[in-house]
Amino acid sequence: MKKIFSAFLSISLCLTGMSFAAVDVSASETKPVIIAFGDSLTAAGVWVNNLNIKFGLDIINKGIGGNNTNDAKARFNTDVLSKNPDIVIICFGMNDSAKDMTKHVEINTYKNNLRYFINSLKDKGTKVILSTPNYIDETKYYTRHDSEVFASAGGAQAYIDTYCQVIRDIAEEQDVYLVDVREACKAYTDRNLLLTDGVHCTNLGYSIYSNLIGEQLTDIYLGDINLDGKITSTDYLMLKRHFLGTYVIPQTKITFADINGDGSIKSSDYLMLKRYFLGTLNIR
Ligand SMILES: [Ca+2]
Ligand SMILES: [Ca+2]
Repeated sequence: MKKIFSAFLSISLCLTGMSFAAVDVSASETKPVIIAFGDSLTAAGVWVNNLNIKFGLDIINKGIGGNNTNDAKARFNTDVLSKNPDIVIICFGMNDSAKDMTKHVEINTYKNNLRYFINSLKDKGTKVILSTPNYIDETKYYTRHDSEVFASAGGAQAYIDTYCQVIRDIAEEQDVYLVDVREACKAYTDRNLLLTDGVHCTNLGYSIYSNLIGEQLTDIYLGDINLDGKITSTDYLMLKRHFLGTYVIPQTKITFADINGDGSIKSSDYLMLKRYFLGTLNIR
């Protein structure tokens, strides 16, 4: 409430100030530092590129094939923390759960590694999005993995599921964003459409990641049209001027200005942002 009141105060001052018309809203457009931190499913780059194109972002791809969370921990400071990110998207688990391989990371260590990433990022005020990995095709998976090692766990799919459940539990425990790609895969009866070698994805498979993460980014930046991490009078002016036809919000940012999510910018969006500043509407 305090936040909303101070935002109201700032817009009130702006509305009564002489410099109102002089504010160059286009100069305020920024690109947040977003890092995709993961294994080969991230390194492939498809979902990262999809998001960069859709939202006009420069998401830094810090995916490395074959990485488990122990490998990731060793490069976490260099690849992630040192870049002072606004948002980090974390997707590990496919290698950690490879029970028959040297890359296998025991589930409690995996859990603590995720906690370590999240706590370190939260300390810096960085937002975290956790993603579960996609479904696998067991038949193809067993051409490279020893099926007998997974037998006592009910198969590789079930074993990987236990790691995915850790991601869901940690997201709730740590109150960070969750993107459940694995759950979304269930909607596809023909998983061959999603997978190439039983683990890695087709473009359709990777689009599940980009669509779900895109929804999360939209939620995070709704109303924050210049993506500077806060909703201020500048965002309000951008929307108002777009509505009045004196400024054009870039197509890649329209989704952040479409406050009611109906697919277009109308007076209702401008009025909703106005009500947000007046403290009578919570838009997130
Ligand atoms: Ca803003
Ligand atoms: Ca709208």
